[in-house]
Amino acid sequence: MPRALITGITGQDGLYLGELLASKGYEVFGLVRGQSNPKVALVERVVPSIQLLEGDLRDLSSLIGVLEVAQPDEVYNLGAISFVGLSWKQAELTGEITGMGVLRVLEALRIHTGGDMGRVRFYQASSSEMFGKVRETPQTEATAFHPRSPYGVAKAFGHYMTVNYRESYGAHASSGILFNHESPRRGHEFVTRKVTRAVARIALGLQETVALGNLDARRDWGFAGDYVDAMWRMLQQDEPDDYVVATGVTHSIRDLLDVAFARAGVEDWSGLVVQDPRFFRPAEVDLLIGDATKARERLGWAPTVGFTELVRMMVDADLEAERVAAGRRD
Ligand code: GDR
Repeated sequence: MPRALITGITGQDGLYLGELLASKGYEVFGLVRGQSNPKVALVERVVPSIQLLEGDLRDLSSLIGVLEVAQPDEVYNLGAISFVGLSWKQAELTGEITGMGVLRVLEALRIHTGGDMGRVRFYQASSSEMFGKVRETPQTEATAFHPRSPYGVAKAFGHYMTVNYRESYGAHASSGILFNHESPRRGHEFVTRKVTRAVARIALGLQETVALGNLDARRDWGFAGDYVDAMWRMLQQDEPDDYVVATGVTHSIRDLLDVAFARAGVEDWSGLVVQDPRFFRPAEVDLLIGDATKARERLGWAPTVGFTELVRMMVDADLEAERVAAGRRD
């Protein structure tokens, strides 16, 4: 039975990846900071066979201890402060966890394997936010980085560390440059879920408007369930490498609003959306669109859910969840 350790197990991707690996017969271990984390119950419901281990990406010796218990064949480093907007307000902490956390996991692996790093495969959750102010469209593995947030800078550090451990120590370390990926499990602070939840609540008469920032930003949005499959495929390759994972299609926040409101039966949303300076960012990433040709050719990976289907899936799930919650309140 192969063994896998996932950091960030309580996040959207941790849940999908845990489910995927358990379905493939893996023994799955998840890193948690403490059992009192309110999301632990959700993880245990979604992946009943999960074994949770306590550790912290800020604490090297805790990571070494976790590796000794889990004895993993594969390590997926998904743990991070992942909300870009927060990263300006907590820039140092973002650097500490999203950036330095990667180095600590790699160092823990180097120590744990006695320098024979190739025997444990490592996945780093890199991000399209590293491209930032893009120099070419679409973005590939060869596109230069120009991160535009403390989060993007920290992710670039983690990405280069991953490459560096591959080149310095022969680590089987791969980096997935994942573009935005969403699902009904997405946190409410990210724009897709913020919109689909608000649309559901507006349609049910529970809320009047939704306050957003820049409506003209464009993102390449895919389905998180598809993207964790790409992570797993990367670690099944003989050689470690870097891969862009994206749909190749870009949409604006306005397109997101069009599809989401239409799904709930609202054709004109102009009076329902207010723009609020609090949600604008000090520096914006205007346009992201990824070219996943390498992942398609080498990993045999392709997205199965398009933008419209994804947004409808999320609106439907939020309508259902809000109806259930409203029923409970009555
Ligand atoms: P992003 O995702 O920053 O791309 O990072 P997010 O959904 O937060 O923002 C996408 C775009 O929407 C604009 N926007 C708003 N965003 C939020 N959150 N809230 C708003 O009210 C709002 N109004 C407009 C933003 O300005 C931005 O342009 C995500 C995260 O999951 C990262 O962890 C991951 O690495 C990247 O995707 C790939």
